Amino acid sequence: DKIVADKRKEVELKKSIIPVSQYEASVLFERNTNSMAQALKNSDSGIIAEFKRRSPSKESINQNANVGQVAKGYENAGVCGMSVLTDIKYFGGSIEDLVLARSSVNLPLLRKEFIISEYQIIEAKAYGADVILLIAAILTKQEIKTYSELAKSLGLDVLLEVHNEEELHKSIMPSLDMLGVNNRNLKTFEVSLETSKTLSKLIPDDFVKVSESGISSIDAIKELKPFGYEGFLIGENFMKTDNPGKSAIEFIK
Ligand code: IGP
Repeated sequence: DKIVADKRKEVELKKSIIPVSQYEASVLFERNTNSMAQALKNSDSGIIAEFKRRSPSKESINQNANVGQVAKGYENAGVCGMSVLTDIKYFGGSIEDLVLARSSVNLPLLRKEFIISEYQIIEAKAYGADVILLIAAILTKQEIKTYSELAKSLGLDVLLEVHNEEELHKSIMPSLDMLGVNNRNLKTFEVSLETSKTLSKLIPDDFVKVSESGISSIDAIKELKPFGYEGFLIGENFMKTDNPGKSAIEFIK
């Protein structure tokens, strides 16, 4: 709740400084996007590797990591896509990290952000994202619909994140591409892969299923695949090392 309240203030301030028309006129805005959902369907590894400097549950993971280097490392490792945290206050990220990743790799890029406004979706496109994250816990059904339809109209994929059955029921709609189950409870920070297993049977087959958070071994992936998961979002496990790209290579081989 605190993150969302701060985010509303941040977006209001930004809106008063940079009008949407400026994003719409930017170089990256008119570009063909790269579908992460498709990349996951065509891949064996299914790994979406995240760039995360720190988080509310972990003070420092890799504060000064170089996003361009990490992006190239992930690409060399053969991941399917990359997630870039753009929240400053709680995750130490920035929208600049996203554009630097964009200039370094051709991988599908996810803007990992607490999206509470259409403004952030247009901004995501202008800064090089191919995918946006929508978090069911912080959005109404109507917002999920409006935001996902806007994203689709801009050629962006939509990853919708849920943590329980109620969030899932409210969210199922055709304008989503991927359904992510967060194994971490965003209120208590507790992590359990059981969340992915339990919710998997309630997700219709037309969505690419992604399991998010707390994945730290290839065994976890082997455990989740039989439940229909094709995507695996991994952050800390790679980022906590000096060379996240190298960690991803070792993980995948
Ligand atoms: C990555 P982990 O445990 O591998 O570092 O988790 C990712 O799933 C996590 O960062 C995340 C997240 C989010 C962060 C999932 N959903 C929503 C911020 C907001």
